[in-house]
Amino acid sequence: MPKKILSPVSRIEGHLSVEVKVKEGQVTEVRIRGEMYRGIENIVLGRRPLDAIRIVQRICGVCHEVHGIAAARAVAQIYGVHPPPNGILLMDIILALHLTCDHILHFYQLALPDYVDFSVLTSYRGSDLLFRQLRDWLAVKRPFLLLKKALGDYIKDPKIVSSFFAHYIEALEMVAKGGQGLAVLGSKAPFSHAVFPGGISSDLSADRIAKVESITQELYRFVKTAYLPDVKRLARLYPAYFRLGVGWKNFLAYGGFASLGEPLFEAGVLISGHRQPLSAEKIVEHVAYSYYEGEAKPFFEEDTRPRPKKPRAYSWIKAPRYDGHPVETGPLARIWFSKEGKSRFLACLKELGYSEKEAFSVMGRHLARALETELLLEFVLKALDKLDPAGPTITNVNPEEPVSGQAYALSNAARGDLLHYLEVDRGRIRRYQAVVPTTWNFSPRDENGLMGPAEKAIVGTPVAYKEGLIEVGRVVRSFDPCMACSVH
Ligand code: NFE
Ligand code: MG
Repeated sequence: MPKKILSPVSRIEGHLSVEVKVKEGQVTEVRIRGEMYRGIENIVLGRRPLDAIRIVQRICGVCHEVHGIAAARAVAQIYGVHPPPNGILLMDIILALHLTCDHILHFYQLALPDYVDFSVLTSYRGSDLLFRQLRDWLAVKRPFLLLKKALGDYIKDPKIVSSFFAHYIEALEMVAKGGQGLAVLGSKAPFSHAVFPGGISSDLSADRIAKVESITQELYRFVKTAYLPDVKRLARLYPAYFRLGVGWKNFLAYGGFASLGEPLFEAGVLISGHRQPLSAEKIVEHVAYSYYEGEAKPFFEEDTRPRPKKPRAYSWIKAPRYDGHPVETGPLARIWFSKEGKSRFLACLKELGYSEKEAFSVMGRHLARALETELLLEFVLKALDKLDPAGPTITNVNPEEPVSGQAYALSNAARGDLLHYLEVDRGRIRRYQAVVPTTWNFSPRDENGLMGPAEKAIVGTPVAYKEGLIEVGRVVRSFDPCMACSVH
């Protein structure tokens, strides 16, 4: 059977290759290879817990706030410190604002070029102002990936392309604005250095809160008038993608954004259609097909070492399993466990002529991500209102205190939910484990031979174009993978 390889996969973070076997125009077998090793969990060994927050934050430049916040939440338990109300709110606000920018960037800059042939704008002779502006922009900037002639079932109608492209440009401005908001609250962006176990070290003022509120309003307007309508428009143009990229239909979500009382997302696990309560002890990382020496163990006992030439292995990504099951994490899983989110999601599916059955799909993931962005911005607006500009933002800890203990935090990231675990012995880190969204979604087979969620979603995908694996790329990007995170 002929093998086809998509490598390197562009418009994602890091080094990923997808190898498929195709029979009668459909993928019958797949291997997802994470092609690099990072080892940041090892770098923090022997260091102080507070240093871990800054170091593990560097796991990724895309989700630049999420690892610092997850680490701070775990380290807080080691010190037994509780942030003041402002600190708890600020951590959620920073996380939510970051997630929204990440989602907007994912849709316009990473996913949309899978469907839209922007190069048609360069040759179109339309006379209206928007066309001319966009054509001139392309002529000056010449973004290579956008101008590559696209062969395949791309949108080529210049009217539709130009409206998507106008939002493509606006999305970049929105992400930059969101970054300003993050910097106002967290001292800088990317990589806030104000995140500590006891809260946020930068102080508040009424004008800072007002500045972030006005940025959030702008983002919200963009989501309501561009992002959400554009996702729906794309979904209408590509109905087949409500049946493609289905996967195991298993979900994992840790819950989150509870600083206003009712959590925005609830914790939960969905296995074979049945919802179960979450128990973190059931999270086990397998390495049978990963380049590591060691055995499948729960995250708090994990003891693996890299082994680059391991026979049978094909990926640097480990294979986390929940109670033995491959599970998908991400905005779709989170929205499934959010009362308000799920009702908006189902209403949106209905508006497009679909039902719950089509939720597990490429377009289901894109819709869920856009609706999650709307929910998160509404959350930020409410949370900003609850901040007390005169109140403290942090409870300080003594970094030299010889603390000992073990703790894990269940936190959130744009691509799914995130666990950080650490053990500390007299002020020094003895063990550090992160179990990361893309590790779940892009895992290879486990010791029972079960494929990872994205692998499962790719099997059955049609391959209609000799020149590339367009359809496979669309399934891959619907998960918004980040390889730096996955191999941390
Ligand atoms: Ni590098 Fe990250 C984490 C993943 S999600 S992007 O955690 O996977 O924002
Ligand atoms: Mg890990």
